[in-house]
Amino acid sequence: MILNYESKTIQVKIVYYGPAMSGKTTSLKFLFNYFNKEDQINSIENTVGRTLFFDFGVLEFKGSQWDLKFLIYSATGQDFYSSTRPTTLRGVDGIIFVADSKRECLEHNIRSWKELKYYFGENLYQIPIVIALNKYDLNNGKKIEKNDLKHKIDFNRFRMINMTKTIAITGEGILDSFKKLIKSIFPKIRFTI
Ligand SMILES: Nc1nc2c(ncn2[C@@H]2O[C@H](COP(=O)(O)OP(=O)(O)O)[C@@H](O)[C@H]2O)c(=O)[nH]1
Ligand SMILES: [Mg+2]
Repeated sequence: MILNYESKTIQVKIVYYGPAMSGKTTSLKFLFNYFNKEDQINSIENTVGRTLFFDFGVLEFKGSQWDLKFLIYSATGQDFYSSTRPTTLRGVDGIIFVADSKRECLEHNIRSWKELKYYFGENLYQIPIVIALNKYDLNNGKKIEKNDLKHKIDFNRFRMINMTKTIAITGEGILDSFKKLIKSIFPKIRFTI
């Protein structure tokens, strides 16, 4: 978090993290679209529309005294050992972990989560996190329930953690998870977005 006393701006870094194809780019696009800022997203995609490195965009909100500037990234675990990963995660103020809620994706999700844990170590427990169980619309096959994940990730050791169900393609739960995260980052501020 960077506080600029001259311009009275608080700069916050948020990363949408999770396994490949879980819905990070879709979630981020919905969020920016909601604030009419879709043209603000910079994506580096390959030819089949998969995010190659990351998506990045800035959302700004004017406050009565201070302005809030959110730098928002998406990052995939798959290329964790490539040089882009640590740079994207450095100095993060909050993470939205986008999991694929399909039962068969449980191991993928856990692997991605472990990469996050590997990167931050014990510090991970201090970072505000919202886990988005995405693709909740897909009801063919069994779903991952909140408790399935809680058991695997030391849920109770986190200071500020939430879990929500999301459907990024329709936007269900996306704004809610974003609000939950900023509420965790700024427990004392009242937001009206
Ligand atoms: N059914 C369904 N499909 C989704 C949902 N979110 C994303 N997708 C699809 O999953 C695929 C991967 O999404 P994308 O956002 O590119 O994943 P990323 O790799 O995490 O950035 C795309 O085809 C999306 O349309 C969802 O909530 N429900
Ligand atoms: Mg992507």
